Amino acid sequence: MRPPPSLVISMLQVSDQLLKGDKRALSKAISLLERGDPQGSVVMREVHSHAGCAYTVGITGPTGAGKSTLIARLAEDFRGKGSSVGIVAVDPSSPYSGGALLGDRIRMELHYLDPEVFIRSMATRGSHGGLPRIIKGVVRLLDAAGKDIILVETVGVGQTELDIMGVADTVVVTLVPEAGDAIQTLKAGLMEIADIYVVNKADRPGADQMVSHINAFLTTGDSDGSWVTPVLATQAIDGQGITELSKQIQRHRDFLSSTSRLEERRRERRAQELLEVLEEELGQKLRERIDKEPRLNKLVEQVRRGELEPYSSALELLKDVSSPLDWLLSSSR
Ligand SMILES: Nc1nc2c(ncn2[C@@H]2O[C@H](COP(=O)(O)OP(=O)(O)OP(=O)(O)O)[C@@H](O)[C@H]2O)c(=O)[nH]1
Ligand SMILES: [Mg+2]
Repeated sequence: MRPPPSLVISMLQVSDQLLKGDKRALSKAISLLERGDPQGSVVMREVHSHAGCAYTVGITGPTGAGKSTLIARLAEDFRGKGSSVGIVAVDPSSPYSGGALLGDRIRMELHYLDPEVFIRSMATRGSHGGLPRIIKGVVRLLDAAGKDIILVETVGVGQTELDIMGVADTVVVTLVPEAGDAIQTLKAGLMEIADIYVVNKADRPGADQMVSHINAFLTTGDSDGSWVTPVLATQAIDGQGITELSKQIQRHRDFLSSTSRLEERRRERRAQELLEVLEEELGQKLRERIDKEPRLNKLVEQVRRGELEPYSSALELLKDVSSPLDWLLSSSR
């Protein structure tokens, strides 16, 4: 459904303000995406051609590893170099508990009054435990608003760890010295998601062992040999190791840019986003259709009771429909 012309005009104003870097317009546009408001499309289309200059860094790792503290320090470092910064913290917990978000806010409060830093927290609610499906859109809005560097914090819990690769140009995996179980994660094959490893809380015992442990995995796991994943020790709490981390992020950026990899990653990401939004929207339409149509409702109920087999029932249903897309999009009779 197209939004009425008057709303389009006001969305054009939002877009205009956003492109000038206005924080309120940026917040408004993100909220439109969060709500799935059709007016969000107007803004996305308007700002599209202005995005593409920002560099996105994903900081992922277990709860409490110090990701927010690292991000606050990195933001300081990038600001010191004159770059503007956008920060998106994805909170896997319920939006109602608020604990983690509040913690992030306090740690990042240093940057709150800086007009060149924009901070937004988002809940993963409703996105099957992965990243919110609009995250790529949010990053693009920050990009269009002129942020040079966008830092995305996610807690590494299975799916999100993989999802972050679809958002960030550089992925920093943050661990702590005592993260024995994290080593299991590495073994489970997730290690290829990291472009840089950080062992934070290096003031605690065991940091050196942890660094060598990870390095040992990497030397056996590094297959193409072109980017050797650095493993750094940091103490985010007092800023130690941040300069080196920032340098390595820049080095990875230079590496990606010097080959065609950066553009390849981004091309892939754009196509992926289109498919994700289509899948989500069509899935929603399908659920609405099932609710409305007694025949489909009955089928679901039979499957639920175990009278019909789910896989073949789904394919049978589609066989009866000559054009599934038209069928899905036509209003139910
Ligand atoms: N000892 C020590 N503590 C640190 C260091 N960096 C961060 N912390 C502390 O670790 C705690 C968690 O830090 P956060 O930055 O909130 O960690 P996080 O990974 O963002 O946590 P979640 O967002 O809840 O997953 C805080 O109490 C920090 O002060 C460090 O280098 N050394
Ligand atoms: Mg945090």
